[in-house]
Amino acid sequence: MMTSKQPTSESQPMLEARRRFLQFAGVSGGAVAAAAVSPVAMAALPELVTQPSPDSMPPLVPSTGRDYNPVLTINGWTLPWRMREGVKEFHLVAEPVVREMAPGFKAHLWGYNGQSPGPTIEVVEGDRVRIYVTNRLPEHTSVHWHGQRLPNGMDGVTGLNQKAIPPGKTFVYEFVARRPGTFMYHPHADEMTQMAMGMMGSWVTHPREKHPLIEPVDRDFCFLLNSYDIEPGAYTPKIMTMLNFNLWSWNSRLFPGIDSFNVRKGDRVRMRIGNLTMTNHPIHVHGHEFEVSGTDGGPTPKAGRWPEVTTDIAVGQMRQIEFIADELGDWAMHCHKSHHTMNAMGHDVPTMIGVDHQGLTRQIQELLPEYMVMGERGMADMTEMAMPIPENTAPMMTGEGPFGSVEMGGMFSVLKVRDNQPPGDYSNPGWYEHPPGTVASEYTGAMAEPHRDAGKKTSSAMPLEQAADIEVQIRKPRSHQHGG
Ligand SMILES: [Cu+2]
Repeated sequence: MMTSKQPTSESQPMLEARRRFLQFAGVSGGAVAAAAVSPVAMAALPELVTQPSPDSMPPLVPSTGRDYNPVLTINGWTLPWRMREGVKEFHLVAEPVVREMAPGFKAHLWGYNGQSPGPTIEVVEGDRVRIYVTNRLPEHTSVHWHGQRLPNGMDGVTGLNQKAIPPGKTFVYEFVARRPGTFMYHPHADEMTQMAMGMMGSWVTHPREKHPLIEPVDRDFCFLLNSYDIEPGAYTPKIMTMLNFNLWSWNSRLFPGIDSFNVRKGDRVRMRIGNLTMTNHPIHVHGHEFEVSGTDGGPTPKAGRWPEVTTDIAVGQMRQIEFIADELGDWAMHCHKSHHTMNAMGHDVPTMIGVDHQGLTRQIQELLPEYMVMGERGMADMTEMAMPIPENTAPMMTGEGPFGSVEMGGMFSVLKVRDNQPPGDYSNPGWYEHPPGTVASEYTGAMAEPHRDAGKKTSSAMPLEQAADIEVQIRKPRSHQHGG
């Protein structure tokens, strides 16, 4: 631990942290833009580090302070710090950013240090933490440290606990990370706008020593649930939207742009998932049972844990799930609200299943050559059609798997369990190779005639000759709300 009073001794851990940071940034191919600052400036403010790449950066192994097993932020990164007279110093910069939400789709958001969400902040229980927050937004802001125990004046609610940070100014927050756990940070100033624009980040406080309710894990992932309303072809979210969002993302990424969760068979896996959207998300993991091992309130007592395969994460909540990854394969992991696993354009479309449009389409195509009917046989066709979509639009449902289109978007990713994944290696092992005879396949044997009650009026069932005449046409209302 660095407790020296000598200012000159600061440079060594600082350089070490930077060297490691540049090192891990290099491994994943991302470039890091670190502002060149003089030693004088360094003594005043921690180095400003930004991350232009949307890739998951490998965990940032601590080079100073107490040791811990760092987390991997999905499609994100951990903010390097400097140790100064025993205090961990971070520098957050609130600023407009361009976020690649999926390949081929960029959004103009607000975030921190070049990304939305901002970088994950990782500290150890008992650490004194000092965070410089520079405001490069066109309006004032503040930072609220969701879930932390801290002095009231550090809680970040503009007007109530502090003055707003004006554009161009830097404020300093300082407190001791008293409780181990998973937290979040976000503005508490013009919140509706600033959160709709993507301003948020994760915070992890590791336990100082062995904790009876916090088990060491082999893989530790963290990400935030967020949502945006960006019209197809547009770049900037609509900030007035209350519920009717059209993009549902994990760390401001949409499937197939969300990295997979790559683990070794037998690993104890933890996922820290915070919800900063305006609706709840039932997060479902295939092939395994997990337990909720903690919330923003802290570790869950053992007696209060039970096996689940889906856990609902309400608005403003964090859920920490844990399981042993003991089943080999590529397992889907997603929000169970089906509209949250598709991107823009899947919404506000009338149901057309079972309706023949041939005549109508021809007539319309004389006027609009590119017109086509969506969803006459269900929506799966949409993944294969080369339908003209506006530029800079995330496809509605996509993602190529080894067997074809995965037909998903939004809040969807894959848990990849492998027996040859090296310990601590988070890299993508590719698609699972199934042992022979373990994949569902077409049945080609003899077909039996389905048994039908041939119209006999021996039961209460509706006679078939009468049922045959009934036809219904159902259209979903155009302006339905699917946020809830
Ligand atoms: Cu959801």
